[in-house]
Amino acid sequence: MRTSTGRHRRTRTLSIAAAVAVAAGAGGVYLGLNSGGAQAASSTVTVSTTAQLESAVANATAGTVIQVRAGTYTPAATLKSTANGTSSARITLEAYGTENVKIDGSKLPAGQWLAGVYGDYWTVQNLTFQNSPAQGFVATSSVGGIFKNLVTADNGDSGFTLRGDGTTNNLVQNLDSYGNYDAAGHGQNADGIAIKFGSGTGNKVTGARLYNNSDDGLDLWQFSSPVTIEHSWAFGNGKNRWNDSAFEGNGNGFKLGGGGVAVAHVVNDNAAWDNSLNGFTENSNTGAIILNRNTAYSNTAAGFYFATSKSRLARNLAVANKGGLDKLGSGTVSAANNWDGGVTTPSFKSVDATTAYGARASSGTLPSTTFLTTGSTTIGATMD
Ligand SMILES: [Ca+2]
Ligand SMILES: [Ca+2]
Repeated sequence: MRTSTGRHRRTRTLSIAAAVAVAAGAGGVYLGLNSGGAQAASSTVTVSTTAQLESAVANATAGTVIQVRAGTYTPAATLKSTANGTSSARITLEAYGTENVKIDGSKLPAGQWLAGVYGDYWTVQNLTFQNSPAQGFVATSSVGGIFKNLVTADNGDSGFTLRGDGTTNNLVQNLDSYGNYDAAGHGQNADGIAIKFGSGTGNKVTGARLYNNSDDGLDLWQFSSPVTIEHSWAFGNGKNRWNDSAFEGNGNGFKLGGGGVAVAHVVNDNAAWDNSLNGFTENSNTGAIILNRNTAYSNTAAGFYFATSKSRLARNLAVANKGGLDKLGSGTVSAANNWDGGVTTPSFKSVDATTAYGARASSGTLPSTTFLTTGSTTIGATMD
C-alpha cells in the first residue's frame, strides 16, 4: 500500500521476470517474489502445494493474483492476510482456470478459522473451504470484497462470515454453504452465512444456497447497517444431522436481526423451505425490513415471522408452513402477499426439491429448477 516510488520501479522489473517465469513454469511453479523486499504491482503467483499457498497468502500485496492448481490443500494454520488491495489493484485468490480446488482445515488446531482476510479489495473465487475446526472463511472489516463461486462446507462453525465495523461494499455471489456444525456449541452457532457483529453499507448476497447447516441459513445478528439479500435459497437448516444428543441448533432460513439493532435490510426474491424454525424472521429487529417476492414453504415454524418490527412485506408467498403462513405484528405493512385478503395463492409447478440441490451452471449461477415456481409475474420467488 505505502510502497515508495523506488520500490515500484523495482517491482515492475520483478513483474516482467515473474511473467516470464510463469510462462515457463506451466507445471505450477511457485514464484517467491519477496526476496527483494518488494512485490510485483501486478504479479501472478501459481501455487500447487500447501506451503506455497500459505506463503503466497502471507505475502500478498496489492495486485497479487494467487492461482491455485487442482487438489486438496491442508494448511497447518489459518490462511491469514491483513494486506489491502485497491480498487484498481485487487488481491485475488482463485482456482487456476476451471480446476477443482479444495482448501481443507482438517489439519488445523481446534478453534482456528480456515481463512481470514482483514484487508480491502480482495477477490476470492472458485474455491472450496471445508472441514475447518471453526469458521470456514471470514472477512473482517473488509471493503470492496468480491467473494464469488465459493463453497464453504462441513466446517466447525459458520461457513462464510462478514464481520466487524467498516464492512462495506462487499459482494457475496453464488455461495454454496452447507453442512456446517459447531460440535462444541451443539450446533447453536454454525450458520451458512453469518453477517454479524458489525456495520457498513453496500453489502449484498446473491445467488446463495445455504442448506443443512446446524443453525441458520443466513444470520444478520447485530449487524447494524442494511444488507441486501436476493435470489438466494435457505433450506434444511437447524436439523440434528450429527446425532448430537444435546443439539441446540435453531434453524431459521433467513434470520434478519437480533442483538438489539434496528435496521432496514432488503430481502427480495429468496426462498426458504424445510427449515426447523421460521422461513424468514426479524428475530427481534424492530427496523423496517423490506421483503418482496420471497417464498416460504414447509418450514416448521412460521413462513414469515415479523411480530415487533416495522417491516414492509409485499407479494410474498407462504405455503404449508406448520407454524402458520405469517406472524405479523401491528407495526408491519403487509400488502398483496398470499395471506392478505383477496390474493389468490398460485400453484407450485413442482414441490420436488431434487433439482435445487443440482450442479450449478459453469458460470456459477443457481441450477435451473421448477421447484416452487408458479409462473406468476406478481407474487413469490422466481427461483433463479
Ligand atoms: Ca443459534
Ligand atoms: Ca445463527
